[in-house]
Amino acid sequence: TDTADVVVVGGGAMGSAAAWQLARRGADVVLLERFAPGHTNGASHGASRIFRLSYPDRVHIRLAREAERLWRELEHVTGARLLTVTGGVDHGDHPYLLELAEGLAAGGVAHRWLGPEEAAERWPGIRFATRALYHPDSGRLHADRAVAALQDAARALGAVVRHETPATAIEVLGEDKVRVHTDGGSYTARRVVAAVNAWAAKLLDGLVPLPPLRVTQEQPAHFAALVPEARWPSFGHRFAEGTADAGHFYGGVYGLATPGEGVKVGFHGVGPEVDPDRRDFTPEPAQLAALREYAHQFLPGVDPAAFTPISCTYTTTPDANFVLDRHGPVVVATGFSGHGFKFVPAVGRVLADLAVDGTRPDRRFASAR
Ligand code: PYC
Repeated sequence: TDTADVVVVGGGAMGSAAAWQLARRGADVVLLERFAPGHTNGASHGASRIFRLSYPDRVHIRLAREAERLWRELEHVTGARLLTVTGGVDHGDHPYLLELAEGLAAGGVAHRWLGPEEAAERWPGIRFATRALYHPDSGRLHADRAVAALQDAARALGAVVRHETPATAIEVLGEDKVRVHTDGGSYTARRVVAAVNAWAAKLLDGLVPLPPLRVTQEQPAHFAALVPEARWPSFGHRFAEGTADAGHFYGGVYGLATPGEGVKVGFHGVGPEVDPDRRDFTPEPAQLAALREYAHQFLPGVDPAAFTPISCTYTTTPDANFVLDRHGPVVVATGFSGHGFKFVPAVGRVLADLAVDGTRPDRRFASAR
C-alpha cells in the first residue's frame, strides 16, 4: 500500500478545497476522484453558482466572508477568474426577507431595500411585485473553473490528484490510522477526508453517524436572455407559504446569468429523491412546465420558450445545515443542502482543521453566534 498523511476521497469542489488547504499546511495529500475531470455526476459542475454573504445568521455570514477572501486568494495563486461581483437581490412576500435584512444589519453586510419600481429599473429582466432587498457584494462563481483551480493549487503544493480512481472502501485501523481501498491498490493514512456528498451514506455506512441525507435530482434550466447578461443580479424570489404562488412555484426560485449560456433559473430543492448511481438526468415535465410558467410571469428578460435543462444533485440534511465532522480518523463533509458552493474554500479550511488538529467548526464558531 502507498502512504499519505491525508487521503481526500471526492474531487468535487469540497474535496478539492480540502486538498488545497491541507497541502498549504504541509500535509502529504492524495486526492482520489471517482470520475474524469469536468464530470457532471455530482454537484460541482457548470459555469455558475450564486455567491452571497446574505444569510440571516452570523455563522454563515462569517463563513461566506472567509470564503470570499479565499476565493480571491485562489484567483491570485492560479490566475483563474472565479468570482464576479454582480450584486444580488431577494424579493417576494416571505417573512424570511425580514430575517435576512436583520441578519445583514447585525453582520455589517451592505444592503438596502428598493421599492418595486426602482428595482425593476435597475434589473429590467425581473418583475418585482414586492420591495426588494439589494446586497451589492453578491455575485457569481464559476464552478468548473473553481474545481480545476483548487486542484491546480493543491498540486502546485505537492498534492497528488488521481481521477477515475474510485475509493471502494474505507477501513478504520485505529484512532490515527485508516486505509482507503481502490481497485488499483490501497492507501494508508492518518486521516481520510470523505467529501463525497451524495455518496456519503453509501461510503460511510457503519463508519460515521450521519443525519438523514436526502439526495435529490434538481433541474434548473438556462433560459435565453433578452436583457443582456451583464444586467442580471444573482436573485432569490421567496414566496410566502400558503399562498397560491407557493403551491404553484414550490416556494422559492433562484437565478443568475451564466455568460454565454443564458440565465440560469431553478426551484430550490424540490426534485425527486434519487440514488446518485441510478439517476436518469431527465427533467420532470411538471417541474419544467412550472419553471417555464414562472419565467413567463416573473422574468420578462428571458424567452420562456428557449431553454436548456440542467441536471444536478442536492444532498439535504433535516435542517439544511452542513455535516462537517470527525469520527476517529474519518473526517466527513456532506449535506450541503443546495447552498454550499459559495463556502467551498472556507469549508476546505474547516476540513483541514478537523483533519490536522481535530478543531470542530461548532467550537470555533461558537463565539460568532
Ligand atoms: O445558496 O444562493 C444559494 C443557492 C442558489 C441556488 C441554490 N443555492
